[in-house]
Amino acid sequence: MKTHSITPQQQDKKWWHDAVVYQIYPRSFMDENNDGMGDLAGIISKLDYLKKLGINVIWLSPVFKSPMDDNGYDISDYQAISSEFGTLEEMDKLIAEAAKHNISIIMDLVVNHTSDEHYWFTESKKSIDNPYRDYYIWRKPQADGSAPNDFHSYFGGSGWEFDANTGEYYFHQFSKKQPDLNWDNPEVQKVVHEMMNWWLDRGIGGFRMDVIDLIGKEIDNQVMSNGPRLHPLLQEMNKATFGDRDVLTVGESWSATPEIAKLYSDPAREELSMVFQFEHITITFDPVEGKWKPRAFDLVEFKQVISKWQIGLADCGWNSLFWNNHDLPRAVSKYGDPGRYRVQSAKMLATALHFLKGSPYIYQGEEIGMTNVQFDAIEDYQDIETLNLYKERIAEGSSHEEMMAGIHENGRDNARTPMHWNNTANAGFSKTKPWLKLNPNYAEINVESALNDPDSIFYHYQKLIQLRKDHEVMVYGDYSPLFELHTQVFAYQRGLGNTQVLVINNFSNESVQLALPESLQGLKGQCLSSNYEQRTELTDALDLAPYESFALLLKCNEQE
Ligand code: TEU
Ligand code: CA
Repeated sequence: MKTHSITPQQQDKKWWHDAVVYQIYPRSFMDENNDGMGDLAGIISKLDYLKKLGINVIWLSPVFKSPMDDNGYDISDYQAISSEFGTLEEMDKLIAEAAKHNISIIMDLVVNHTSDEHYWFTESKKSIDNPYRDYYIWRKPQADGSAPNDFHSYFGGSGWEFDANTGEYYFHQFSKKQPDLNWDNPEVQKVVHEMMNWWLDRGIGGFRMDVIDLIGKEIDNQVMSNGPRLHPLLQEMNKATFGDRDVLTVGESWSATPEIAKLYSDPAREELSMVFQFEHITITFDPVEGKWKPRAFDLVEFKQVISKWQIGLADCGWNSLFWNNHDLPRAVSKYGDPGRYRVQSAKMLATALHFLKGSPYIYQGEEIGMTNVQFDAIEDYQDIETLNLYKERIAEGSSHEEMMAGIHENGRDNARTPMHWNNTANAGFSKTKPWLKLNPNYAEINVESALNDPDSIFYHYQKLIQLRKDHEVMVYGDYSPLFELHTQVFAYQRGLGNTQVLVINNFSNESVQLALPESLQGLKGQCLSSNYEQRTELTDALDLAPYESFALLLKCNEQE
């Protein structure tokens, strides 16, 4: 078997290379003051749990002052905490308490747009010549009074909202209560940099950057993502804020390709640590109708995407690794089996992802195998994107059943039902009715039962996180795909020096017989991870159980 020459020394080692990040959606994590809304005090109360899991970074979805039109991704004051979540003192306490648990907090930087209730916008809309006018993107109507162009909002309808007071339209990529900032304006860059440094000085460990690929947009040239100014803006931001601090920065970029991801994450370019790319997610979105008309998951296509990204960023830049987040469906429902093989498939998905090269992100509840939810009434859903697109698509002729099928599979509220802590009322999330209905299966899927079961998904994640700390091959080993055309098995190797790890995942609910190539037959090794019986030896073929997944640490002899 080929040994590998890449050594960690050739990688400029960073603390976040072996970090595992846990994303908290604060309104759904833990409600300490029993008002039905998760809060900062609730997060502080669960730091011991997160330490036990072994994560060392928390990505905190927005907790800033906001009218909550988009659950906090519409910020009206970047330097104040929404009263629903607590106070700035409690935020400082969370940063300090997390540090005592050796956990750093990265904040969600939402600066493609603000809330329309932000002071900058309420000033900007006062008059054409207001000093804040050019903080946002205003354009005159067309001769017939219609919108400047036919740009659509991601949340339905036109991307332009008319302001009668000044007779102009403002641009909003998302809801009309989320006006886009004008990043061509040096004043905007300056005030955002100042705000970022204000948070860095409070001791946060970095930023997740919301739709950062959009801040270089050129409206008049119809350029939305990856505009020519994007990377210069990020290099200026790096220099003006986090560049000389040892922090983690991850940019959300739905439009990224591996080549673009290298522009963001090549350390020599001094931009970001890494990006969230979504190619492995959007392969199940309909090219026209998007996620509301889901396409079947195709494992071969998925493997091609994963290999493209693993190989594409092998020697330059860095991958993030994730199945889900607050915008995406629950991993075990989307890619595994939420029924009979829920535990096995959740563990398989965890192993398949965590042995890849990059920084893994765990979304709250993923570590206990929480599933999608299936509310029958659209009124039970809360997400602005879901509600707006339901209305828009029904008006365009989709049926209720068609839209509910898309919402059940890909709607964002799947990830936002309250966290399951135990099997008491409201899953132990709150002593009062939560802001969003619970998933009814909290009685059997919850943290308390997971902690009491040594064979639970939780302990599988805990072990994977520890393995990343113990085995440098997981962090720096190079990636080579195996069985690339197999329609049920996702397998690959990681290699560093004379150490090899073989990772085999049966993505199907059937038993699979996998004939092994000569090069693998008869190899023995240490079983690092398994969701069935431990395997320590490879024969000429493997009989894989449904969703069976294992990782074998192989020592190659030197002279090979
Ligand atoms: O999401 C960006 C975004 O484009 C997604 O909302 C995507 O459109 C959809 O969810 C998947 O089809 C970021 C935040 O993660 C999201 O929560 C915010 O709603 C959005 O930006 C606006 O800030
Ligand atoms: Ca609360």
